[in-house]
Amino acid sequence: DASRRLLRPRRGWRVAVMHMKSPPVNSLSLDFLTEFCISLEKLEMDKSCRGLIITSSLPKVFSAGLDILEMYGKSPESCGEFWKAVQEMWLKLYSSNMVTVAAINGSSPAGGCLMSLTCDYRIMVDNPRYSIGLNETQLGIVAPFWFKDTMANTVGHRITEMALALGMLYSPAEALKIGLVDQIVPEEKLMSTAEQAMAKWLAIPAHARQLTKSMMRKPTVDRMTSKREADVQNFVSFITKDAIQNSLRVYLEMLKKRKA
Ligand code: CO8
Repeated sequence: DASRRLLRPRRGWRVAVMHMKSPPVNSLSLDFLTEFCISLEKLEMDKSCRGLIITSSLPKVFSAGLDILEMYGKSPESCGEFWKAVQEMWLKLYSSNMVTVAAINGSSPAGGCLMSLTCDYRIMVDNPRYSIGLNETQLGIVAPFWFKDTMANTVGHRITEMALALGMLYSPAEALKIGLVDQIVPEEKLMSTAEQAMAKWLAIPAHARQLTKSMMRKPTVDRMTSKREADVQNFVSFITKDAIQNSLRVYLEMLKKRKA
């Protein structure tokens, strides 16, 4: 469940804090994404709520990204439904009118990195055991164009090109260096830093901030929405290929072995 609580900063505005809690690793399953989107919609409609901090209530992991089991051994119909939910999460977050801050308190590969990248500001706990990045190629899969666009909009074309090709996962210090995160802090300072960042963003007149965000992000959002159906078809035909299913199986086995 994507549980949340509300803070009340100055001026009577409210800031929601979403503590993702879907053990063991906050993987983004269809159920999780559906609940996440419903929570976001409610917050978006609540005019007194101006900001959202997203964090994890699990130790060590922010989000393990898309739930691989939603893509492995599933029917084309299920894969399509799942992909629509992934698109919906991205669209809602990337074009949110709220100020969004990712308080990244653990590893954040692939879809977890994407979720962080949709936010206005990213703060990560400075623990070298945590990593963040779009590592899709390591699973033998390809990050879709809108994952790529979101990353390129944040860190630029060349870094994205290399990061995606190699499926790079960065330590917090490396992520800071390339601009994948905006700040790194000790674990105990994470939430206070997130609240300070939020206060800074909320101090800007809301309409000016929102129009600026929209100006910066609209071309990317429009590109995705105009190709949304085709993107679902692409995903389904790609992910259901025998070779890709095989790559996912090998990767899942690797995850299990690593654990043993
Ligand atoms: N989906 C499903 N199950 C997962 C996932 C996942 N993404 N990640 C981990 N798990 C499972 C593990 O298999 C393990 O299961 P079990 O207990 O049954 O053995 C359990 O969760 C716990 O995992 P770990 O023991 O590995 O937990 P750790 O705390 O040691 O490590 C990590 C946590 C770092 C998150 C680690 O689990 C990890 O690296 N996971 C894989 C993350 C990953 O590579 N995700 C990529 C998903 S793909 C994606 O998000 C974008 C896809 C775009 C699709 C484009 C196609 C066209």
